[in-house]
Amino acid sequence: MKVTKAEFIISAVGPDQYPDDALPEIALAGRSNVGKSSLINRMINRKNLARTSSTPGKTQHLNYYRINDSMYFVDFPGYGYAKVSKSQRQVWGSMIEKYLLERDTLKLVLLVIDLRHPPSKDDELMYDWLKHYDLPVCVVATKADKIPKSRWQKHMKIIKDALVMRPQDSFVMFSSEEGIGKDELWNQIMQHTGETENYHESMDTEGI
Ligand SMILES: Nc1nc2c(ncn2[C@@H]2O[C@H](COP(=O)(O)OP(=O)(O)OP(=O)(O)O)[C@@H](O)[C@H]2O)c(=O)[nH]1
Ligand SMILES: [Mg+2]
Repeated sequence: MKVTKAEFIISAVGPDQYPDDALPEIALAGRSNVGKSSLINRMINRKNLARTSSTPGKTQHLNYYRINDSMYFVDFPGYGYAKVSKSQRQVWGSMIEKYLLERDTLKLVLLVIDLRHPPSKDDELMYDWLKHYDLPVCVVATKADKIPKSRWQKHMKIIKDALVMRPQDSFVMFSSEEGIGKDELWNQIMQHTGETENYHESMDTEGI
């Protein structure tokens, strides 16, 4: 996917602030500091459109990014950050639950997990929750650059087994640092948004 335009739209606290143009939405869920914002930046070739930080728990709202005027990335607040208060946690939970339940334009959830570690209890709960709502999930195992390639398969199996991943859900090995998995993830996304890629264009001109 050639990204020609990527804009931050809104940091939304509730449904009345969500965009109303009915474009397909790809949501990113994952624990705090796992690399959700970095993943967005890598996917759209921008250094810092999605705000990243080494301080976990920074993103508290649903951050909307519009890509090529044809879809949104929706960056969820990270979960599992110990210093977040119980009341904040509850606000988070009800906002996300309402979004997952009611957002008809949601096409796919990217569940972002650190390839280095087994999924946390929160990761497992999140996956079960998404499956409870029958939402398509793509598990994205990020920070793959931090592990030797020879160990990727082993770590992948640990993650898949712990989540009890459904066969219809996909798994992408990823690194925001090195760009690993970027094309594969775009393919997964486009399968769910109904976008057609410009591959035809290059095929058409091939014989000319
Ligand atoms: N080596 C490496 N570091 C990464 C990768 N992705 C993210 N990081 C680093 O991990 C830290 C957290 O990244 P963010 O993208 O801010 O994480 P987040 O999930 O958006 O965090 P919250 O918004 O707090 O939930 C930053 O220091 C990033 O540079 C990756 O693929 N490889
Ligand atoms: Mg973030």
